[in-house]
Amino acid sequence: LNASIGVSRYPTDATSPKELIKLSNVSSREARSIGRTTFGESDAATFALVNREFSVKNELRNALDKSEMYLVYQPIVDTQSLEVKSLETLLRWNSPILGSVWPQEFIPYLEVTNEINKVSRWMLKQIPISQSFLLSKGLKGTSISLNISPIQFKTDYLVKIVEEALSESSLSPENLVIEITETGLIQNFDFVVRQLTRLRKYGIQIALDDFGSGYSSFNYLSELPLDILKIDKVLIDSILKKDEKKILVDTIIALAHRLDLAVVAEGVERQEQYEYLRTRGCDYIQGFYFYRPDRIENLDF
Ligand code: G
Ligand code: MN
Repeated sequence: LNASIGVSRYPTDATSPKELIKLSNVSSREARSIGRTTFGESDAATFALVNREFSVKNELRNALDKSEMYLVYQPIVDTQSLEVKSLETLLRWNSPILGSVWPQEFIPYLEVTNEINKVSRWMLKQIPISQSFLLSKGLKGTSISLNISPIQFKTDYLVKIVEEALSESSLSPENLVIEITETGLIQNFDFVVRQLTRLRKYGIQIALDDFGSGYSSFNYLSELPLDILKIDKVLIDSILKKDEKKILVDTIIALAHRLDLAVVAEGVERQEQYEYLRTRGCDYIQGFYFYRPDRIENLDF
C-alpha cells in the first residue's frame, strides 16, 4: 500500500487557501508519480523549487492549446531615420494558475519535450497575420523576427515547418528573420550551417543574437551564413560604465560591417547609449529607449 501525501506550508509556500490547496495537490501528484516518496520534511526552499518546476511543467502541458500563450512585438528602429525597420516576436505565457511566467523559465522545458517546435509552428502561422496588420498601418517592408533555439536545428523539422508556412500562406520570406544564439551551436555546427543556408536560399535573413554576452566566437561571424549581428544588452549597458567597452562595441560594429552584416544594438535604454551608437554607425536600435515589447495592436508606430 502506498500513500501519496501532498504538503504545502503556510506562509512559506503560499498564503491563500486556494494556492495552498493547489500546491498540496501538485505535490501529491508528484509524490504519486514517483511512486513512494513524499516531500516529508524537506526544507522549504527545496520544496518550493521542486514544486515550482513541477507546476510550471504541468501547467505548460496544454498552455498553447488553451490559448494561454500570446505574442508581443518589439520594434527595432533605423538609427538615422528612426523609422521602424523590423519587429522582434517575443513569446509570453500567462497561466491562470501561475500568472505570467518568463520565457527564460519555461522555454527550457519546452525544449526538452520538443514542444518548442509546436510553438515555433504556431508563431510562424501568426507572422502573415502580423505582416498584413503592418501593411494596414502603412508600414511597408517591415520585417518580423523569430527566436529559434539551437536545439531546434538538431533535426530538419524547423526547415520543414518554415517551408510549410511559405507554401501555405502569404508569408514573405524576405521579411522574415530567424534569430539564433551561439549557445548550443558548437555541438552540431555543420548541420546548423546547412540548415541556415537552406533557409537563406528562400530569402530569409539570419541574425546572430546576444553577441557579446557569452564566448562571442569571432569564428562564428565568418563561418555562419549571417545577415545581421545583434549586440547583447550586457555590452550595450557596459558602455555607460567603462570607456574600454565603447572600444569593444565600436570594433564589433566595424568588424560586422567589414563582413557585410547589419548591426542591431539590443537593450538601449538611455539617450547616451543611442548617441554613441549613432556616431559609431550602428545600423539599428532595439530597446526601451524607443519601444517596449507590446501586443501588435497596442504599438504606437
Ligand atoms: O535574448 P533576446 O535578445 O531575444 O531577448 C529579448 C528580451 O530582452 C525581451 O524579453 C525584451 O523584453 C528584453 N528587452 C528588450 N529591450 C530591452 C531593454 O531596453 N531593457 C531591458 N531591460 N530589457 C529589454
Ligand atoms: Mn532575440
